[in-house]
Amino acid sequence: MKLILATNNQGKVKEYRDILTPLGFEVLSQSEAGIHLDVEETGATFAENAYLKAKAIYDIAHCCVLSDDSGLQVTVLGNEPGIYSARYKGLPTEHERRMAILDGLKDKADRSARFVCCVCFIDEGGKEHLFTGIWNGTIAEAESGTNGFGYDPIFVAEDSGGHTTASLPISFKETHSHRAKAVGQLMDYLRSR
Ligand code: ITT
Repeated sequence: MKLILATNNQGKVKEYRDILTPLGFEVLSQSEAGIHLDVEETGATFAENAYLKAKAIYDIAHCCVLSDDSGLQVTVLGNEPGIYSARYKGLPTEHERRMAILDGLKDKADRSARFVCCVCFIDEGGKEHLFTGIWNGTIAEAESGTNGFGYDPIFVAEDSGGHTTASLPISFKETHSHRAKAVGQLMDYLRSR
């Protein structure tokens, strides 16, 4: 089945390709599909933004589309950065955004956090299906590791043995992450239809 990934984030493109290609999908990135669009994320929730991104691409391509709105929620920061994870505090680089989280947690005892991933799949007929995956963990004291993207160098998943996600093999994230969990639900749905 041909599937367009409605994202401009190359980290997501790589992860979805690795997860979905072995399952038999012909995965095209937005640019491979010849679509150059940066959809404004005006929704108030991950689900709303995921739908906005998928619908915009479906309206152009009229084939199966998958989008992902995701982010990091840090408990003592009032669950920020949340839906603003890609542009937290208006900081331009991933490193600066990670440092802002570490600064915000100085002297805080509670370092609990979670990654949330909301996947929106629009099928051949234009109907949307939403799936949410959550990955609980804590925020490390400092950055470590180079795998993955975004907040991976500071996120220590509860099932990671104390390592940041960026320090572990990519295969670990592919099977355990918020994204893997949301895609697992999508697969269950696709098998059942
Ligand atoms: P698209 O909207 O084009 O998909 P984006 O990067 O703007 O790309 P989001 O609005 O969903 O995507 O923001 C997601 C941000 O959350 C992402 O840029 C990272 O900073 C963070 N994030 C999400 N999933 C992550 C993961 O698996 N590992 C590390 N950081 C992640």
